Amino acid sequence: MMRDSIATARTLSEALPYLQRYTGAVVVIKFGGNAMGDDEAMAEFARDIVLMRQVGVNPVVVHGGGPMINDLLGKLGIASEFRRGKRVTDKATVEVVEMVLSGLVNKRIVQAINDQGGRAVGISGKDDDLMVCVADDPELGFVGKPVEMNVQVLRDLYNAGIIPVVAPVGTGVEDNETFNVNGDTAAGAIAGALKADRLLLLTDVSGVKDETGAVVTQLSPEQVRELTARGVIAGGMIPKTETALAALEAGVRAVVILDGRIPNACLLELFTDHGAGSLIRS
Ligand code: X2W
Repeated sequence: MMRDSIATARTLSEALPYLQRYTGAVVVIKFGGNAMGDDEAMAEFARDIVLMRQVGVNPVVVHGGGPMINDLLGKLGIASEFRRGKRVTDKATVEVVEMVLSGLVNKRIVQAINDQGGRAVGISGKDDDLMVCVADDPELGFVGKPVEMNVQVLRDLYNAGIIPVVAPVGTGVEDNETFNVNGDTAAGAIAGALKADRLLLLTDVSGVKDETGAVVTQLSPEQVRELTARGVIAGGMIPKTETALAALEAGVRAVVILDGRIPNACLLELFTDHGAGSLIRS
């Protein structure tokens, strides 16, 4: 017991330089549906976010929820297909997407953060016109490409001590349009518009792997392009690395792709010298 307490005190002490480095930093965290897990894992994620806020970081959570959308579409008997990692979204599907993301998933995260003593407020890209979209590609239907970001609402919230939790649903340039936005795309656009210090993409893989299958802990945009050209970065990793490159171009200082199922993944990345996953920066 005594030994545990000594180890805890040491851990806190060793975290001091990291805590100092991140005071006032804006950290956007993409919490993917595959990283969410059970209630216990959700509570642990929420604790990490509340701890970040407690030590002076401004966390902004952007979530996904693909598996949860699949569940409800399945119950309703609506078939769904993906093209290049994006869900083909017709009128009936976009209604389900908005219900699941802005309703079920968003409020589950908000509640989990509030249960840990944080002050979370859940919004979507529609609130205050945060994320204005056009159609990404006619063959994908109501899949949105963000074209105008109004992130002042996020600054207003975090400057008031509130943790914004954002569902990746966009509003259209035309009246009454609703767009389904890929969660990684939304997180990248928000991080870019905020010129965030860090974008953490929490997923269910351990990071970017090289040809031997080993995780590359740090890489430059050039290395990402080179690994992609050689087909080493492929499949579901492509939308993540593309998001990372676009976010860096927009002024985000660094992007980390990491396994959200690791206990305390966010803390490990920000506040220890081990870091986690793959860090991409120029
Ligand atoms: C996603 C939005 C949710 C998402 C979808 O419909 O599944 C598009 O594909 P994950 O959990 O992060 O995958 N949108 C256009 O991105 O969820």
